[in-house]
Amino acid sequence: MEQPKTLLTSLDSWQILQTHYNAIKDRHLRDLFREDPQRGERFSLQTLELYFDYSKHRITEETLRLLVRLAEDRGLAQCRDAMFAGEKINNTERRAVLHTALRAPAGSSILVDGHDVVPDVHAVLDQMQAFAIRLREGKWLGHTGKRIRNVINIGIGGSDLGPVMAFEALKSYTPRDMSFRYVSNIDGTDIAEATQGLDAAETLFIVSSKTFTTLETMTNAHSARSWILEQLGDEQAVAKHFVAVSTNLKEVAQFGIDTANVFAFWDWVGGRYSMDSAIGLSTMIAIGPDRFREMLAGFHQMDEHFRTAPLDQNLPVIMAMLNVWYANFFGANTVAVLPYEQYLHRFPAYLQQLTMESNGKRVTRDGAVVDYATGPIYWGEPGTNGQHSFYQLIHQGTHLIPCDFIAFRRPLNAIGKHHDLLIANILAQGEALAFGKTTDELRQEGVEQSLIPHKTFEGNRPSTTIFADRLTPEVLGKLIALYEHSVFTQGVIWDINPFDQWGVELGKVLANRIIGELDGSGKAVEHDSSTAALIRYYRD
Ligand code: G6Q
Repeated sequence: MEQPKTLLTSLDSWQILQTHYNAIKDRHLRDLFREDPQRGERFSLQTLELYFDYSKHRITEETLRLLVRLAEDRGLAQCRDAMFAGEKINNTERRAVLHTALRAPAGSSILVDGHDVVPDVHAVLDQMQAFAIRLREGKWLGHTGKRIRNVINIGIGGSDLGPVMAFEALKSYTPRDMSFRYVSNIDGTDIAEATQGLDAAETLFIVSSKTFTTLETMTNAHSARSWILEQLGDEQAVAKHFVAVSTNLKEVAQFGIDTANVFAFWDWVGGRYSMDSAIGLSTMIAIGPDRFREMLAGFHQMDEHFRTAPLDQNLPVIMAMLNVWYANFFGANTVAVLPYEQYLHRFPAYLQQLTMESNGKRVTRDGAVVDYATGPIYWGEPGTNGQHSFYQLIHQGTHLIPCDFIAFRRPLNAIGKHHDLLIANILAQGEALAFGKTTDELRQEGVEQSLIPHKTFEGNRPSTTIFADRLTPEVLGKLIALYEHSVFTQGVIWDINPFDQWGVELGKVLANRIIGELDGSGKAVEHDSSTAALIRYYRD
């Protein structure tokens, strides 16, 4: 039985951090850099072929030391080891949390209730590989004997966002004579547009659902089934045009999918931590099994780094503790993720689920209401697009918004001067946010007095820059695992369970109360006057 933790805010290490915050909160990055010419190197790490620069944060060596001490006091190392060992750390669902097993090398061993799960993981990977190869080589034929050219993943939330993000991120590694589409929304427009212009005889649906009961996914899957039957006119076609990724074999069989074509995963994989499980089947088809395994190797390298690197040189730990520093001491409510890589355009959306569904909690693991801020809001868009819209607020607004800049030395599409210009922009933004532009500088430039307040940039706005050589499947795996473990670390500090999602579960049942009233099939339920009037308006 777990012991309740000491309340975070009454820990010595927390209170010392509070005192330290009061002492350094007004220090400007301009001064911190001026005082230490080596600061850029001192506060950066080069490991796992990533360059992680956190020097433009409002910290000193003392801050880092105190943040690490807080992590130690919260038992981070023990909690981390418990996760890797397969202990049931998801206490509200009484489950192990083992996304790290999804990328454990063959031959290693991780026990859940005495059962080694690593061989199971590799058996499914091999099954996925055999299927992906047949499909990519045109050996899996549709009902009429045509080669499959279109793959449509139907899923939502954790069964959609990872696959979409990974497909977009790794598009340059995909065969361009195949199309990959993703349907998630219950809005009929999503499936209507996804099937638009496609030949059903060349289309395969992957129904991705851990439970195989999710309203959106099952509604879309049934509409897809009708579309196939309308075009191909034969129930037998379902077996050739549908496969499933699920933990629920019974429901899959009832749908008419051949259970030989079900790719399994397990209850110890949370939805938002599942893009490297069989939920990534569309990713494997798109990039090929070898590259998929390279991606897993990238994840695993970051897992090992998180598991073994000292806390003060541990990328996910540093990233997490900086978030704690800003969320809990500076009162920052959000983090912006700004990839300067067009292929990562869905990465912020993916991270929104990973971070906010995980750490958007207001009670501790024991159910006590917290008296401190927990998970910040994540948001972002690729640069340079964001520069022409919301960066204004990051530079000159009243909110403090720590930014994660992500960039690559080499582009995947080298065209003219584009890449140098892109990188010049990311570097200039980090610099401008940190150092700003002072009144004196503006005066020296001869700026008219009345405009000086408007053109002043106070600076001191923090950012991390993560640089890698090139966006590859392996680097993508490292980046995702970096954020996964950062989320975990924050959960440990805040003593919350990042692995349940009762708010999302609520959403799954709420609509069912109203659906019968809209189509007239159910009896009226009592509603507040606002909802009742809206229902009347819709029905009329
Ligand atoms: C993820 C969440 C949620 C879930 C979807 C889809 O962590 O639990 O986003 O992934 O609701 O659930 P199914 O895979 O069961 O359809």
